[in-house]
Amino acid sequence: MTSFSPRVFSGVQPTGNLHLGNYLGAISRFVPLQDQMPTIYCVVDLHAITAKHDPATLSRTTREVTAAYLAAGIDPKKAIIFNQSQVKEHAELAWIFNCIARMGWLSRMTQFKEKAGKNRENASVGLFAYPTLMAADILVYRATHVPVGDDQKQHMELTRDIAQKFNNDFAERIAELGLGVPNPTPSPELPDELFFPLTEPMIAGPATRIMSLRDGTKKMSKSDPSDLSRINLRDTADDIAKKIRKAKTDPEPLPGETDGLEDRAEAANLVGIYAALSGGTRETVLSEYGGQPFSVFKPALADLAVAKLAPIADEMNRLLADPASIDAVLSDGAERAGAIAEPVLRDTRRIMGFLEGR
Ligand code: AQP
Repeated sequence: MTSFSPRVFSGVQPTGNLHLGNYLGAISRFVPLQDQMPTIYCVVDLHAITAKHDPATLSRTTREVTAAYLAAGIDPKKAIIFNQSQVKEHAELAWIFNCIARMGWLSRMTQFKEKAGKNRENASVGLFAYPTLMAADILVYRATHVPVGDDQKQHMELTRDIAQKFNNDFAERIAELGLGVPNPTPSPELPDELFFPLTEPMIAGPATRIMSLRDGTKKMSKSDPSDLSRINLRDTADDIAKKIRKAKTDPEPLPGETDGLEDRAEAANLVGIYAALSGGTRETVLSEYGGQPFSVFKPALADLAVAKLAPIADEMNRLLADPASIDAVLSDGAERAGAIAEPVLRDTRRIMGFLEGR
């Protein structure tokens, strides 16, 4: 190989209600990429068991995320769609990465701190090691690009740190076995040949961090106890309109310029949502609605959200009525994903020095 071939990998956890943040920050951005380079979209069920889970719910939510991918426009003939646990190489590489990553690196992860909360002693080891599994998800395909929301920035940096340490620790062995790829961006911190790429996060656009509708300082999240805080992908038109109507705002009209959104977290959030749903920017939204009160802007946003999301919800509901077809998409995808991951793991095992005889 003369250089790493461009490849996209990303995933969503089947941990409950998919919401507008997951859609705008991730899933909707997956769709156009399938026409630009090879893409792999995973339902990360191994990540979903890092917190307490119910097995029957996990099967249901795994199908729901798959249905969301398909309903949003991901074509299983172009992109590979599968659930993580069907490709055992993810877990195997994650173990190797657990032995590469340092305790200090993982201890700094803000997502672990937030999710473990005060009861850190009682958090699962899997929750602590969540980012090494994420690094394995990406690097088992030697993926070069990962579209994600802003909340995943730190995990993406860790993925690069793991790749960098692996490439350095085993540089001689990689060269000896002839398994290296010329480093596309030579630097003093890295050998000339790499086994794993330094993957680029793709965090861009007006919707990299959609905030709660009830509190503009908290990200919209599946685990927020208030359903009014988020728009779920399968909400009815009435629910969407009600949640936007009740969204927290301030008494001022919208500003004409984006500078005027500073210190107005809730207003900035709604403008960002409008921009992302309409395919515009905050500037274009404010050029249309600057000076208008929320009593005008909110109904326009609700109409737009319903127009964009209702067809997705309808299609998800249609797909979910036939679980066998969804399962068939996942097993076909797992077959294709496994065919890419298997040789990468075989080479990784050789680099590590594991004997093979079976
Ligand atoms: N609020 C958000 N704005 C923009 N992007 C977001 N993402 C999540 N929330 C937002 C992006 O969605 C993708 C899949 O996320 P995930 O389900 O794998 O992980 P998550 O961050 O745990 O999702 P939640 O909804 O926030 O769940 P909880 O409540 O469990 O914390 C990722 O690309 C993520 O960036």
